[in-house]
Amino acid sequence: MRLTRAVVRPPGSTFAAGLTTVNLGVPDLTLALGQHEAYVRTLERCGLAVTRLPADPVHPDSTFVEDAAVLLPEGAILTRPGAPSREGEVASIRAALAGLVPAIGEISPPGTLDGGDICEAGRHFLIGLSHRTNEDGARQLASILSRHGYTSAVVDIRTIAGILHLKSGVSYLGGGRLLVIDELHGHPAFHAFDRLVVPDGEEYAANAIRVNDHVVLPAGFPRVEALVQLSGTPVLTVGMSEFRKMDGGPSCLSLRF
Ligand code: CIR
Repeated sequence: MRLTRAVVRPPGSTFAAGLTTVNLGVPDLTLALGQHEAYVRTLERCGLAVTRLPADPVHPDSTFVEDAAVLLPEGAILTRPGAPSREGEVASIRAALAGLVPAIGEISPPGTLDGGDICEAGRHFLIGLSHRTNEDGARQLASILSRHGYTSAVVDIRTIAGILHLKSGVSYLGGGRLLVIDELHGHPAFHAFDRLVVPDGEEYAANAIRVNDHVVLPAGFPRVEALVQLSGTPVLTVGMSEFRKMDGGPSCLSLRF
């Protein structure tokens, strides 16, 4: 699908107080802001018009805008993030998207769902069941998708160590290709795809985004970069060290549509 727009939000002054499961130290806000700016320029280079929302220091994780909505060509589905500290992020994403795309659905209690668990693969969606996205949220999303003619499959990642969201472990690269970590590559939901298995030690780079003619990868993962290039799509890389400290990767920092 040809993308034309993205919505982003820079990290705010409270960024370092956000949620994290990794032990990589405290993020440097100045460096994070520089990386965010370079990320935006990369999306622009891929042809996207980028809407920059103001920083929201009330919500330390609000730079990870991907989790608050799922975008389809038909419009936006507002989510209900699974971490209580992130629930309040949805209102401003709803308002920001209102001028850009129609709202076509939302996840309601007791459902919870983070956009990071939703992997679009053309007319088919992979829905991660995680510690953020529950069965009710997954069911609600599957039903909205099906009303719009999309199929979906659920992938339970609750027992896979080291990944927060489904897209921490798998990304759709277009053309029937998935970039996937070894622990997940045999999952039945992935059988119909060509799978590029992430080499040992480079798992963080499983979170990649296909943006029109390029795949955007985190910088510093040369074996994944080579694998993706060889599979036929040029790669652009972005420095993500400060976002990685807070469990974020390239997909989390934008809503693309
Ligand atoms: C969180 O734990 O919610 C944030 N610190 C990281 C969210 C990353 N989002 C994503 O992968 N879509």
